[in-house]
Amino acid sequence: MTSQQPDHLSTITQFILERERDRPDATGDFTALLNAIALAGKRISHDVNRAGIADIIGLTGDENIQGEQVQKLDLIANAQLERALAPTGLVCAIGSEEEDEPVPLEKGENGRYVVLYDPLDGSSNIDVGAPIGTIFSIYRRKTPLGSSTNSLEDMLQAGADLAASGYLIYGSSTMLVYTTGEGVHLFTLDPQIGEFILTNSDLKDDNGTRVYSANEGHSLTWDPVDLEWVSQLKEEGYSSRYIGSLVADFHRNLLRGGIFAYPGNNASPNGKLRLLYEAAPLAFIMEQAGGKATDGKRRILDIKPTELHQRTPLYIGTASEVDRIMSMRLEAAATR
Ligand code: AHM
Ligand code: MG
Repeated sequence: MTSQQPDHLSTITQFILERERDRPDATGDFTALLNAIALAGKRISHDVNRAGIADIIGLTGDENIQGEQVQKLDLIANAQLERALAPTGLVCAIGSEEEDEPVPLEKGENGRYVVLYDPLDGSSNIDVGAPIGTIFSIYRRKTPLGSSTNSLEDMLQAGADLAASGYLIYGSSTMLVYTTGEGVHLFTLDPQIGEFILTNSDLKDDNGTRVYSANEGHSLTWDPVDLEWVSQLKEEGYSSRYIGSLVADFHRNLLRGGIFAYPGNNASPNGKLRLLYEAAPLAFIMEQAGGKATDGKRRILDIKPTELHQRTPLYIGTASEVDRIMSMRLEAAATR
């Protein structure tokens, strides 16, 4: 990782306000939106930290639209985000891993944005105290203001049109990372004063580390080219690191270098991860940090979604590593 170490103390609010001040067209909307997400993040972080003692660990007994077991904390995190975003009046609707359809927000008819999120990514790790996270995407609304619109149209936008994206990681410390397309910035929550403090601005992916992150337990179902790729990496002495929380695996690779892969297979050609609130927001961050993200054929940010909960294979990380698997996959596809 390379980054600029801040020479002065700055909270996330001060940092965003300063950057907005430099832009004559800035409305202050992003300050309000990111503040709302940071507020929800603090609440979720508090809930996650107390999970073991507050009887909020465990399953609700329901499944989400994707057939996955819903954890109590998934729903708590989902509600915290909605409660923080609704009062801003800036968001006409939210899309969430935990909601079947777009949810219009109260006071949001004139909201100029839609926000999509995975409220608690890696939630199977909740009970074991491993890092989990929240991933978010912010798109500008395309449908006219004031109308009661079909927000799905506002949500089915390519990642290249993202206005901002980011994630929170609830680990040994709570961190917030975001981009608006002008670099990637990292803040750490100081729990004593309840503020996110700037720790690194303009993060750049470290392309020196030879690490891959993939669930090799699934490798017998993989395409032969993915198997061959991982064999090559092993022969070259790469290390493997896989937590099973996308946010945590991504965050480590962003700071230390490496590539994360969740390929498709015959049974699930599009893999497991969701385009709109997992792959695209992280791809925006990775590209801003100098890395790349692909589904094996094309740039993640160029994919125009057709469904809210659309899945995609994902290879994301250091540019040269993504180039390697992408050219292996394209070559294999050409000879089939
Ligand atoms: P979730 O959003 O329901 O938590 O599922 C996504 C998670 C990712 O965080 C992680 O990369 C992946 O699922 C792990 O899946 P697997 O257990 O198949 O390796
Ligand atoms: Mg997830």
